[in-house]
Formats: sequence, C-alpha cells, structure tokens
Amino acid sequence: MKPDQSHIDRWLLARKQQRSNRTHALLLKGLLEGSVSTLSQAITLIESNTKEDIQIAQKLLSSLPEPKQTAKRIGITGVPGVGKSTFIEQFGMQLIKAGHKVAVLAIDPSSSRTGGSILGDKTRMEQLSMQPNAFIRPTAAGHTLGGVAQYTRQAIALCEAAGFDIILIETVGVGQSETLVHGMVDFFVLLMLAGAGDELQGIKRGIMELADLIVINKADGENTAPAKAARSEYAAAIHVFAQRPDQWQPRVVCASGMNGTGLDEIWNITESYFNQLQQVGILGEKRQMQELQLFDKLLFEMLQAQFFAKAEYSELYKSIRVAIAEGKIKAYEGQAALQERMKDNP
Ligand SMILES: Nc1nc2c(ncn2[C@@H]2O[C@H](COP(=O)(O)OP(=O)(O)O)[C@@H](O)[C@H]2O)c(=O)[nH]1
Ligand SMILES: [Mg+2]
Repeated sequence: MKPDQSHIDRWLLARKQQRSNRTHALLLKGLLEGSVSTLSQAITLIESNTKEDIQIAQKLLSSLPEPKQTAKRIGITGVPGVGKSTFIEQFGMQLIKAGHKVAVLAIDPSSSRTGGSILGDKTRMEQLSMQPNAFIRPTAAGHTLGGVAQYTRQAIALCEAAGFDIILIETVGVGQSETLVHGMVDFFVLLMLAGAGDELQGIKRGIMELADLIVINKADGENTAPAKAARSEYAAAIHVFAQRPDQWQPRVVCASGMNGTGLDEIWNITESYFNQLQQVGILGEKRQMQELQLFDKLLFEMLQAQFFAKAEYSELYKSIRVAIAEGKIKAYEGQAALQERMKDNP
C-alpha cells in the first residue's frame, strides 16, 4: 500500500503559500517606496513563464493602490537610426532636471524574429541610466503582439506604483509595433528625418495619421535647413487629416536629440496636449478604450491559438489554402467547409 503523503503535500503547499505571501508583501512595500530594484524584479515576474511567478505577479498587480497621480505615457517611434534613443536620453535628462521621475520602456516586438534587439540602446542612454530617478528597461520580446502589449501595460502599472510620473515608450517603427504602442500611450510622437526629396516616403501615411506630434529630428548642422523645409511639408501634409475626437491638432517641430534644441518646445506641446485632454475630460476615456482594444486583441489571439492547436483544424486550414491558391475553390467555400467541420467536431 502506498503511504499517505497528503499531509506532506499540504505542508509543502502551505510553505509555498507562505513564501509567495512574503514575496508579495516585500515587493509591494518596495514598489510603493519607489525602489527601482524592486520595480525591476516585479517586471521580471510578469515576464516569467513559471506558474508561481505569474501568480505572485498577478497578485501584486491586483493589490496595487490607485496611483497618486497617473503617469503621462508617451510613445516614441520612428525607423531604426532616426535617433530615438539619443532623443529619449536628452529629453529624459531634461525631465529629470525638472524634478520628474522618468521610466523608459523599450519595446521591440520584431526582435523575436530577427534575433536583434533594441536592448543595445540601453548603453546609449548612459547619462540617463545613472540617474536615481530614471528607470530603463527593455520589455519582453518573443511574444504575440497582444502579449507584448499586455506585459507593457503591466510594466506601466508597476512604474506608476513606484512613483514614476513620466513613462517613455520607445519602439522601432517597423511592422505593427507602432500601432501596438499607439494603443497604449496617451501621446504618440513620431520621429522623422529630412530626406532629400523623399520626405513623405519610408514611413506609412497611416502612422503619420496616428501621430500627435511629428518631430523632424537631427535638425542640426547641415541638416538644419532641410529639416525646416521638411517641417513645412509635413505640416501641410497632416493638415488635411480628418478632425480628431480629442480636438487635438497634431504638430510638427524640428529638434535635435543630440544637442537638445527643440526639446523645450516639445515638452511644452506635450503638456498642452495633456491639459487639453484633461479639459475635454477624455484622457480616462481614451485609456479605457485602449483597455477594451487590448482585451479584444488578447481574445482573438487566444481563439486563434486554440484553433491552430487542434491538429485537424490546422491541417484542414492548410489544405483549404492550397485548394484556394490552386483556384479549385473560392475563399467563401473554404470558409464554409471549415465551418462545417467545426460544427461537427467542436
Ligand atoms: N546629427 C545628429 N545625429 C544624431 C542625432 N540623434 C542621434 N544621432 C545619431 O544617429 C544614430 C542613431 O541614433 P539612435 O539614438 O541610436 O537611433 P534609434 O535607432 O532611433 O534609437 C547614432 O549614431 C546617433 O549618434 C541628432 O539629433 N543629430
Ligand atoms: Mg534606439
């Protein structure tokens, strides 16, 4: 007969529980005291794959008090090399000097595919990373877009709890990452370069429409005049965009992240944006809408994953695609065939 081990199991479970309670209490205390190392540890937990870590992270997130002030969430995007990291370092330093606590989250959803990462940027933010009131962190890559969005939201909540009042989110302007980031920030800044004659190329018009502020960056040295010309061109281009529900008229400015020109103006614009949103009273609404969009995204990703996890569905899906590609059936017929199968075999 097998010996009864249930009391040992119970004991182990109780000990695990005790440990996780202790971890939770320590993390919460550290966060509320503004400890950067605790913040870092907490973000590691939300990104973890182990069940225990996830439990602690979720408990921590749900026990966070309402932040005393909600942080300004600012997204900064643009093609690789446009100067995002340099800009953030300068801008961040300026904000720190003005008494803010600045968190930088760098997101690179493409890194799981390319193997590269904007992590290397961290070394460029040498000054900023030395500041006690700064926190710099690349967030989880290698997840679905919804997954990355979810982790980043959670990281934002943790930063807010730790007293950071400005959160800068850097993302590379490639693929879908900029729409992803647009969906989780209040203010969306697009960095661009003055190109020789091809100002409006290289970046999708759709992204320009999302921008609350377009910065013609590297407006220094020989680039100063072309940058000014580009500024006028962009200003004319975005003027034709439809009016927005928040009544904000997107702006275009020149700046140099390297020597700091234009950064004061950018901060003034940022503040007037937040003032306007608060006056119109739609900042909360905007964030709730983003939360809903994230929920939808996560749900669709979940359903998609469930669908493809079923071997017979994914096999059928593949063969239908082949049939469509060969012109044997139409898309709607393929869909009907799939629906039929799913009905019979849910
Ligand atoms: N002239 C000039 N060069 C810059 C400026 N900002 C960044 N750079 C340079 O452009 C390159 C890319 O900058 P980085 O900040 O890493 O760009 P990111 O890939 O968008 O993060 C680096 O060699 C920087 O030194 C700027 O304002 N003016
Ligand atoms: Mg960078």
